[in-house]
Amino acid sequence: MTPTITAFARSPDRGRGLARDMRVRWALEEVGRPYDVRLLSFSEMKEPAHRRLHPFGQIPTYEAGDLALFESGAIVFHIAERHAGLLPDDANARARAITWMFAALSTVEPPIVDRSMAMVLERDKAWHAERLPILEDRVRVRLGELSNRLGDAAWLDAAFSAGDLLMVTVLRRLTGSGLLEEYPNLAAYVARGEARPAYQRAFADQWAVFTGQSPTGR
Ligand code: GTB
Repeated sequence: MTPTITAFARSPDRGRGLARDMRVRWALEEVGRPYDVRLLSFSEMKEPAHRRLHPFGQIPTYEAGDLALFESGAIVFHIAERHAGLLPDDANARARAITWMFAALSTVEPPIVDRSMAMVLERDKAWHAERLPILEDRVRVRLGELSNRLGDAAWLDAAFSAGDLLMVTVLRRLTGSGLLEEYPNLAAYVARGEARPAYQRAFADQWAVFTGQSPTGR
C-alpha cells in the first residue's frame, strides 16, 4: 500500500528542505518505498478534516490504509521498524540508534528551534538583539557536545541509521546561521547526509513543489 504524507503547499523555507516533511520523505527514499504527497495550505491544515489526522493542525502526517500518524519522529520510527535500511538488526545497536532518534528530537532540536523561532517571530522586539546571543550559546552547548561525541566518525553509531537521518535534518535547521560551520566535523556530517542518494531524491521532490515542477521519478 502506497502511503500518503502531507507537506506545505508553499513552504516558508522556499524549497530549502527545512520543513519536517523532508525527514519523512528521506526515510521513505532510504527504504525504497514510493509515496504520495498531499499538499496543504496553512488554512487547510487547521480545518477539521486535517485535524482528524493531526490534532495540532500541522504537517507532516502519514496515512497508509487505516493507519494515520502524526509527529515526524514517530513516522520515521514507523517506517524504520517496518522496512530494512534505517535500523540495525543487532538488538543493542538498534536500541542505540533509537536513542539517537530521541536525542535528535528531544535534546538537540529544542534549542535550535528556539533560535529559529526567535529569528522568525521576535526580530522586531526591542530585546531581540540581547536574547539572540543567549539562544545561540545554548545551541553551541549542544553542538559542542555532539561534535565531541561524533569526533571523526562518519555516523553517530557505526552504520548510518534513522538516528543520523533525524540528527542531520535537525542540524540543517541551522542553515544560514553560521553556527554549524563553527564545528567542522558537524558540518561535514551534515554534508555526508545530504550527499546520500536517498536524501538527494527527497530534496529534489520537495524542491519541485517549490518550483512548481512535477516531482522526479514519480
Ligand atoms: N513535532 C512535530 C513533528 O515533528 O512533526 C512538529 C511539526 C511542525 O512543527 N510542523 C510545522 C507546521 O506544520 C512544519 S515543520 N507548521 C504550521 C503550523 O504550525 O501552523 C516546521 C518548519 C517550518 C518552517 C521552516 N522554515 O521555513 O525553514 C522550517 C521548519
